[in-house]
Amino acid sequence: SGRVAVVTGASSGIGAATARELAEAGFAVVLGARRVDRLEELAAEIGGTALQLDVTDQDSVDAFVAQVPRCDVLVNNAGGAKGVAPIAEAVEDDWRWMWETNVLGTLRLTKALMPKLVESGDGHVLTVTSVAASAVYDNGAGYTSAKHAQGALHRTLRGEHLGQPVRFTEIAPGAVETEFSEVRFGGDKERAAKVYEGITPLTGEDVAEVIAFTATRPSHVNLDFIEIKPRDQHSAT
Ligand code: NJP
Repeated sequence: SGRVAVVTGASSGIGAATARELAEAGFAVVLGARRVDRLEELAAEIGGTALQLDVTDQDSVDAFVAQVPRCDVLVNNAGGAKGVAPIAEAVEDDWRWMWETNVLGTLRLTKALMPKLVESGDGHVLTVTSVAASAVYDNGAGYTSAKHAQGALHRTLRGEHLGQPVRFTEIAPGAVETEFSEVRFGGDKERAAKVYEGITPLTGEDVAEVIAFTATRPSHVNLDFIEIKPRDQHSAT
C-alpha cells in the first residue's frame, strides 16, 4: 500500500514488537531510537529503515524527520520511568529525563511530523502513555506527572485537528515485561518484584497487537483511548 509507519523507541519492548506487527500488516516501517545497532538488527529481520533518534534532542529529531519521506502512522512510544522516590527525595535529573523523553519527546516528534501526517490524507498518531496517565501512586510522582502531561498533550492534539484527516489514539498499558522495569528501578530486581507482586505482566506483543489492530481500522473509525492491563492488575502501581 506504500503506507509508512514511524515507531519511536523501536529498539526494545513495546516499540520493537509494534514495528514487527506493523511490518506484518504491510506498513513500511521507520524505526527510531538511540541504540541504532539494535534497530539495524530488527530492520534486517522485518524490513524497514533504521534511523538513529534521540527524542530529547531537537537536532536529532530534525535530522530524523528529514529522512522520513512520508508518514501515515506515528507511534509515539519512546519513554519510560526513572527512579522511585517520595517527592521529598525527588531527584531532579530523573524528573528531567522523564519529562524530556515522555512529554517533550512526544511534542517534538508529533509537531515535526504533523505536516506529513496531514498530507497522507489518512494520518494516525498513536501515543503510548500509561495507566499512570490517569492515576497517582506513592513514590511515582515524576512518572505519573509526566504521563498525565503526555496524555493531555495527545488529547489536545485530537481537538486541534478535528476536520483534518488525522486520527489520534491513546494507548495506556499497565505492567508490561520489557526493559522498562530495569530503567525504572535502576536494576533493583527485589524492589521491582515487590511492586509487581501477584501480577503476570503483559508482553510487548500483547500491546503491539492492539496497536496494529487500531492502526488498521477503516479511516473513518477513531479508537480514542485503550487501556490494556494484566488480568490481575487493578490499579496503577
Ligand atoms: O520500555 P523499554 P517499554 N530517544 O525500556 C526508547 C510505556 N509504558 O517498551 O533510545 C529515543 O523496553 C528506548 O530506546 P533507546 C513507557 O512509558 C510501559 O515498556 O535505544 N528513544 C527503548 O526503545 C514507554 O512510553 C510500561 O534506549 C528513546 C524504548 O524507548 C512505552 O511504554 C507500563 C529515548 C523503551 O523501551 C514503551 O516502553 C506503562 C530517547 N531519548 C507504560 N529514551 C511497562 N513496560 O510496564 C528511551 O504504564 N527511548
